[in-house]
Amino acid sequence: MTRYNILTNSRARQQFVDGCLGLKREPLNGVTTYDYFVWWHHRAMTRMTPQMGTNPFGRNAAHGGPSFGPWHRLLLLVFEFQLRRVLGDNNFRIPYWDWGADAAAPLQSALWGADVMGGDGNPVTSGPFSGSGEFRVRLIQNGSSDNFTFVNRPLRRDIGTLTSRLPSTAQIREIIRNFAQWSTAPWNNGPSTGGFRKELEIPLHNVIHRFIGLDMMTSTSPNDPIFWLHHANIDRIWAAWQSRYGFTNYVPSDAEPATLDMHRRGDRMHSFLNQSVTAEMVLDYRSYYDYDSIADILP
Ligand SMILES: [Cu+2]
Repeated sequence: MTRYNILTNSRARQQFVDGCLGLKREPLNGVTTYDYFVWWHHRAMTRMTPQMGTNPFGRNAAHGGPSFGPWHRLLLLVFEFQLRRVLGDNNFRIPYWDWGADAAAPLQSALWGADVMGGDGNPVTSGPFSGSGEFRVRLIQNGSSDNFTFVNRPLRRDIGTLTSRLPSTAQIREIIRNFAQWSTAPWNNGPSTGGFRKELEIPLHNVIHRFIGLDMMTSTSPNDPIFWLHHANIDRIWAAWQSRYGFTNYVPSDAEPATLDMHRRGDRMHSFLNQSVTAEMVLDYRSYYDYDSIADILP
């Protein structure tokens, strides 16, 4: 089953919108099914690995370390399963936003159309998730703590203000070409860590969060459905890298010290479900989904 480009597959686009709205319509313990994924991302991001003091670059259970790739892959797999359930379509897979293709004219992307994700605004006023519709933000981060503030408000974006640029397809190809290792010690976002993971996360992934701004700039960024399209594309770039360097290519191994808990190959990754999923278990994604194209981003 295939993850499609959202701008070239109108059926995937409509199903994605319907699925997100469907999960927002399901009450669950005072919020909705959709909001549980916001909850999970926030909790993973505020779980420091290890505790601050011995963690100078703020590595957490989902970012700033090797499990950035596999943890977000797991998050998307579980969200995708929920979308399939609410849509009643076992063949549905999350579409991706190929932002590299929009780098020449980011503000002109068809993604901002009222028939796709809607556009800019505080609040967002166009599209299926606009403030005049039924889509409401319910949980936002409370400072840097692992607590939430409960709200009931529209989505907020400030597109192109913090940065007006998107990374280009040429930049993606260059990074895939130049970084053959997944990561190197000391496995964080500091200057002495090398490898593809840090390049995937900082100059590629982080820029898109900044480009959209406001709700996308926080640990509760899955509040904006664009989060899923963005991360499907991050996963696609990792998939392209894997097709070149190997589908089981991942470090650190389980021989590394316990300070790397939640990032080693066989560690249980952070989850709000009663599940034990390791990085190793999600490395080869090909039995779950494929992408309609990875050749366009390969060097
Ligand atoms: Cu994240």
